[in-house]
Amino acid sequence: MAAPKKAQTTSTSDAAAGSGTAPADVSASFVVVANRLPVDRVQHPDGTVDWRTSPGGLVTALEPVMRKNEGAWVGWHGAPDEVLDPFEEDGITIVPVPLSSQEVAEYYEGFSNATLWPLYHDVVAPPEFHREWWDAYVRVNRRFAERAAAVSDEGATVWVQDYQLQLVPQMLRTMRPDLRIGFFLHIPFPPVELFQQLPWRREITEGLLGSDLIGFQLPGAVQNFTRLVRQRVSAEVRRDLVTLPDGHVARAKAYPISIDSRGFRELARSAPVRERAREIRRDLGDPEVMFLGVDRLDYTKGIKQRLRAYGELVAEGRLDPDKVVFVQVATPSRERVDQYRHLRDEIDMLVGRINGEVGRIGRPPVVYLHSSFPREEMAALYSTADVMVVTPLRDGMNLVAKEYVACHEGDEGALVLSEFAGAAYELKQAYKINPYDINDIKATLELACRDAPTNKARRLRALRKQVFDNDITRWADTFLSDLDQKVTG
Ligand code: GDG
Repeated sequence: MAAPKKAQTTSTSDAAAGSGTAPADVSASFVVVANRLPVDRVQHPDGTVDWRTSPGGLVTALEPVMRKNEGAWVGWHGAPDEVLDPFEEDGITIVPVPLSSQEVAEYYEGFSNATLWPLYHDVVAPPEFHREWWDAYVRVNRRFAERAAAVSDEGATVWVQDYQLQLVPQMLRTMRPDLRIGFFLHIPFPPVELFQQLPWRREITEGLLGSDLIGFQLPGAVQNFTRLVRQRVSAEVRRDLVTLPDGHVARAKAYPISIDSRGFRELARSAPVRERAREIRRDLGDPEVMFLGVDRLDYTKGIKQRLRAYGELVAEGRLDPDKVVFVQVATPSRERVDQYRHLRDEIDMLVGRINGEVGRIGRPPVVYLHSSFPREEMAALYSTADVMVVTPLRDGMNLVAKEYVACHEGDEGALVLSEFAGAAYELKQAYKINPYDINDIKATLELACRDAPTNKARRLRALRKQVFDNDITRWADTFLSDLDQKVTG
């Protein structure tokens, strides 16, 4: 593997003109293809640019595989209208894929986040269907597939990630039948009755079936997918194996994703994070109970529902505003998509109403933070919060629930978790709620505060065992070893 050390900007406009080929000196036997690269740009005061690996779970899990196998990561670097040469960062060859501003609007904000995202999350917001968004999705998927084809060694393993790139497996298999192709969907796969609204349902299904192994978060998603294939594709389906007319066999299986559990625990145990946790508690006025919500600001996460439930409990005197506080971190997300802008306004208003009606000087019942924080701050919040509140209307997994369990030591925490989060499938001892039932959320928030310490301790211990026995490394190893095994129909 050979790649230039520094990122080079070769053009600042007309990114879409990128040919899809990568320089001949990049070749890898393990290739990850994802919408975003695992690096963030750092701009120095003297104008020079550096890149730093972003500390996401996926990168952590794949780093050892990357190093052992001369790995490359194909993805967009986050800035439109800019073409960058491949470069090496922390032992990973980074292969940037250019996107024009219009493609960001149509492929990313449009088809990925205003069509597929709501459609795959139980249409909790209405999906929009636009033919020009679809055209951009096809064009950009082809560019990603071409880049991956250009940097993959003979017989390499390629792992494609998520809903933005569902056409890549089939495109890549046509270009490079020698490759072993895996795909993992991080979000739910909807029931056929919803999926079939999509005008391009056939193309997406066939795109996925180009994979040798299609990974979903839960067995329910595998069932939705195989049922769809049975109904709409001329293929033979036997249990989780789909055999296409040309003899290609695709396997569908569930791999619930997890986190770097030990990494989070170590961070939470570090002296600065412990000190910061104490400081947060003091700054909040040493409440008896601190509730915590941490989410991207997204309408699937049920932020309004949980705040409404909490606000009612305080207004009805079932929770004492002198003794409790709800800290809600909502990380800015997809702010150019209309539905996200509306949601932000709605939450601003709801928080304002709760604080205005039941707050007192120096004691707002809701502390709302619309910004993103370093991992250390997240670990400090998780380790000190008494009740973690995770209430999505639909969620592929929800890593926040697992991060709380990994960071929160001792016997006194509680996890309130929606039945509609993938995490509920594994975290069975959480306090479960139906996020559509405000009374259920209210009763469960109260129970999580007041339950007997022995019950809380027993639940937390069981959750901890689950999260430490099944971490992200195990997830990646299981997927990759299954992908390695050739299956025949
Ligand atoms: C998708 C699926 C699936 C959030 N704010 C900050 C911050 N975060 C981190 C959390 C967590 C991650 O972002 C969010 O992960 P989730 O799983 O909760 O949700 P999505 O972003 O919707 O992820 C989901 C996941 O993919 C993986 O497959 O579980 O179902 O929707 O790690 O900690 N991190 C930092 N500052 C913040 O302000 N540092």
